Amino acid sequence: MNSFIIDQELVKYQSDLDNVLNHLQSLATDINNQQLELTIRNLRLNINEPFLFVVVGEVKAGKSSFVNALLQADICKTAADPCTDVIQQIIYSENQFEQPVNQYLRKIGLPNEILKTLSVVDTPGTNTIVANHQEITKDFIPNSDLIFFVFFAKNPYTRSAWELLDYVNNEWRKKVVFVLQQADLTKPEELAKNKEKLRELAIEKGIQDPMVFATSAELEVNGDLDHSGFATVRNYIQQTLKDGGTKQLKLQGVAKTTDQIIDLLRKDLFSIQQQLIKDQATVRKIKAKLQQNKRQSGFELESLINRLLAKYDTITTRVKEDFREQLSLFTLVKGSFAVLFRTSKSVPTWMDELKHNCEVQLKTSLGEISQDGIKHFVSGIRTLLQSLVDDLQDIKVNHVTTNTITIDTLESRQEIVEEVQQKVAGLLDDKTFLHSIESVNASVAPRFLGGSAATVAGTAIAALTEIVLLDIIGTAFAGVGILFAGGTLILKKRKIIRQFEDKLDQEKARFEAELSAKLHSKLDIIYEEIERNFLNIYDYVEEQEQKILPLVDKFKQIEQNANQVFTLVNADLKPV
Ligand SMILES: Nc1nc2c(ncn2[C@@H]2O[C@H](COP(=O)(O)OP(=O)(O)OP(=O)(O)O)[C@@H](O)[C@H]2O)c(=O)[nH]1
Ligand SMILES: [Mg+2]
Repeated sequence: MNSFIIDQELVKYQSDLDNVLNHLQSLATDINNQQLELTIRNLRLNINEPFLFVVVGEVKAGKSSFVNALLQADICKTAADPCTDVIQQIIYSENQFEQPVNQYLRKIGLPNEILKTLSVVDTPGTNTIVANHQEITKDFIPNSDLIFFVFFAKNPYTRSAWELLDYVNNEWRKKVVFVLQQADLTKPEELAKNKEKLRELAIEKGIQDPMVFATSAELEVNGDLDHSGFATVRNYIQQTLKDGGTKQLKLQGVAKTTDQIIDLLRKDLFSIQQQLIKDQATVRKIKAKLQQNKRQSGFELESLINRLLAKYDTITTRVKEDFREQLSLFTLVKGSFAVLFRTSKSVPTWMDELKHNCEVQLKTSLGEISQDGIKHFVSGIRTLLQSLVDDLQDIKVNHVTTNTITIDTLESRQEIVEEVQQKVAGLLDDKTFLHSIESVNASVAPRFLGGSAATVAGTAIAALTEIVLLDIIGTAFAGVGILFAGGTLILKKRKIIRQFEDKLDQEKARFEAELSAKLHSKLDIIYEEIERNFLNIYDYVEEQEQKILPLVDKFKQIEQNANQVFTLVNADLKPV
């Protein structure tokens, strides 16, 4: 062990590291990753375990024989057929014992000096016909401190072993060394070639300066210690342990694995966070769009109202002239109040006709104007709906999937977006859209009925215009009849004209006020109705914020603590 490292410091690193792992374990629970949670729990237990020296490789490569020869004991069963079916951990013990820990793990105690500093683990082979053997070995990898990859010396080009190496190296960043076993079965030149080739392949896999040993368990057992290759292996182990110290090696190994877990989580959390940021932006965009379009629709309604008022002026001016002209022609008959005109009509008939004319003119020309304005209004809503559908498509396409993080609302994201998108797209041709506000009186505006949702919205507005209009005309004329009653018509003539004209002018103000109030309130309802469809997405994004942001914070805190611990471990402890 490095002279300036005192045990006290190692103890502190260990507890710091355990603290980081403790928080990571809690985060794993938060993201519903049971597998990761278990891995971390094992890793924490592993810190207190003796140095774990794990032997892996393809079935029948000679792993168990290697372990037996190394420990100079016939402890692991060997055979010509797939043999090792559980993980066998061999630990130091004064008295030999064998004890099953669980279905997959057996502990064997042996009074062997080398076991005082390390514990050796024999594993089931990869690429075996027994399905779960490979998995058992894979699951044990996170706990290992040093991994011996055993290859059959004659053929180290076996796919499953190299795939396992990828797993060990990339996913867990474990320290590995290589062994070409059963070397006695290989000609020296063939062995030299395979050794060199193995080195090259390992370098290709990103392992710097790989250690490759050639061993023969057969020769070792038969006492040919000079040629068995085991002396070199033992020497390497002793050297490694002397240089590093098992505790130090273990801490560094655990730190590397912890770092790896943090990297994994960082990647997934980052992409989920990015997704959330984009979702938030889209929600803001949708809200802004609705607001902006509503304002635009408001302007359109204002301009529609102004055009209607201008037309109202034109028409009522004509009506006023007509009224004045007609009234100047009246004759008083027999002192009664019956008024005769050129056409000898009675006052009520004449008034009815005038009212009717006025109604028809207003209805026709105002109808044209409002239809025109509504076309504008409707196409505005239509464009809005289409662009909202497109915004939702953007959300849908920008979807990340992660292996590590499971959050229930995250799972239903696509479903929610899809549903909202369909609803909004449906508004484009749903006849019942705005049903609740559809106060359309079929007799008033039959020509507007039917058609798409946006048309229905337009219909409601057109109908409203007419309803207000008819009411206005009705009121304007209602007063006039009364003016004719009582008194002398000659004296009243100017007063009648003035009052009728005043009435039409007053009604204009009411026309404007009422139309504006009613149309704007309809506008509110229309936009509320549209926005209602988006509430599920608003809620979803809010819920995600509440779930993801604390996770990100928690992770950042862990990351920061971990980096401090890693820096200390790497600065103070010698590299291994
Ligand atoms: N000639 C020779 N045969 C060996 C050597 N090592 C192992 N064998 C034989 O190879 C066969 C497999 O050896 P094991 O040690 O059981 O191999 P394993 O990798 O543990 O096999 P599994 O546990 O089934 O994956 C046995 O028949 C051994 O006798 C060796 O160095 N030389
Ligand atoms: Mg075996």
